[in-house]
Amino acid sequence: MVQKYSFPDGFWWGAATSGPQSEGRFHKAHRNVFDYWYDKDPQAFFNQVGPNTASNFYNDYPQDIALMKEIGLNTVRTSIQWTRLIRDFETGETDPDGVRFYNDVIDTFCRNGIRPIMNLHHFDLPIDLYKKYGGWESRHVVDLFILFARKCFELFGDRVKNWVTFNEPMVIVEGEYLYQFHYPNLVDGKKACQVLYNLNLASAGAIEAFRKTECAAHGGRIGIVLNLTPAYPRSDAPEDVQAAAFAEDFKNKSFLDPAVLGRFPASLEKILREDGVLWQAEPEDLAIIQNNRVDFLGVNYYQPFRAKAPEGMFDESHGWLPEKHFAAYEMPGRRMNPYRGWEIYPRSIYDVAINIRDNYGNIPWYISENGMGVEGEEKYRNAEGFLEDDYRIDFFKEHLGWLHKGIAEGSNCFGFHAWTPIDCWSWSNAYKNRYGFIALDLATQKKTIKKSGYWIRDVIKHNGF
Ligand code: BGP
Repeated sequence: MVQKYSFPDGFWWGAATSGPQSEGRFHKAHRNVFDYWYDKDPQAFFNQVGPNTASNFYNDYPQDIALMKEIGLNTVRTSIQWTRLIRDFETGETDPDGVRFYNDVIDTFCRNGIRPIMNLHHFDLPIDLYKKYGGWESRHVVDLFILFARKCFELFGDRVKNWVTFNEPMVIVEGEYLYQFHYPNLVDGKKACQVLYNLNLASAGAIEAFRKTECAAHGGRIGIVLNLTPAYPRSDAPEDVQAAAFAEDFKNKSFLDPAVLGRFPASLEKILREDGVLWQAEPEDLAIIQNNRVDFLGVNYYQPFRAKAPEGMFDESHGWLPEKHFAAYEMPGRRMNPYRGWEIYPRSIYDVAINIRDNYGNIPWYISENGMGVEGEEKYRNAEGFLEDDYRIDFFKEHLGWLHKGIAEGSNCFGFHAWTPIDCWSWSNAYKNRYGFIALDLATQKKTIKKSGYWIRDVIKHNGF
């Protein structure tokens, strides 16, 4: 068969997961916000399944990594849990078992020929830092995060050459402070803006710390992973175009611009200032953000955002919200993933590629997550018990086709990571929707390769399909 899509040499083919979604809580010294939320209110989680065992990566990592090797992945991203590695958040004193665990995990990845990409924060704020300081609302927490980051670089920077400061910081803003899907489930637009700012500062501060390390001096790189949801207007009417422009500023550029260009979009600052919700900044912050831009960018792409002009008067009862300036538009005929409720629109990957090429200096970037969560996958097992997830293969083929076009037109993309290697725990959706190349039987913790796992192995072998 003739290969239609070939990817650049050295392309990262892999998958991403995170500490809190895969490890389980075994031997952790502290609780993160999700651990705490689950202990407090298990009803808030699908089938009341929490993060206690997750996919048992804490105990199973040698076998799990062997499976990842079997399907050919050359790179895998996971995250270091602040609540596992650090015993004392204020001094940065480490937890011996946490250090042992991450050392072993990293060594096992390396021994299996898989490059580990280590992320420092995947929504897993220590609950104690929320209770004591208000979490990301506080600059002290920003400093504590930088201390934690420094510990990670010192401990693991000899083997980990690719670091990520944050996964989807915008989701923290939206989940914790606007749309109530992460603990503490607040609706507070002003705090949301301050948190958005503090997260940018924390990322730049961690990058600053990284640049002083041996790892950076020897070619190590650091980036950020952002969930980009390209905003498309409902129509060419100026009100719709303006609504989409604000959505783009608030949802995407609010992290993309500081990370890559070293500054916030002036149009965003202007509107937030007029609305009286602009963040508090210290004079020295600007230089930190400006001088500590990322070496590379990870883009998690799942869905676009379709915007229309808000209808009627803005309801002030919850204070300021970004919806003062846009409303979500449900485009008739859009293709949906019904399990997750997300639109499927593969072309956006191409639009992202061209946007990065033209507006962000063509910085090196990769797709750090893309995938399709499906409920009730067990019904797709054939008579031999083999899980035939052809819908997932088709989903990836379409997205990779558009990515390939972007690369062919000069976008500097160096890899593609699926979400996720092995079915993992998905926040309040728990194990409802499965995303993995490898299936997890929750009752037995047995892990088996799906059809998509063998498919990706073939793609990796041929560096295309
Ligand atoms: C991204 C997160 C992941 C993962 C994925 C799938 O936003 O970075 O942590 O969970 O989405 O989404 P979900 O688990 O909500 O279905």
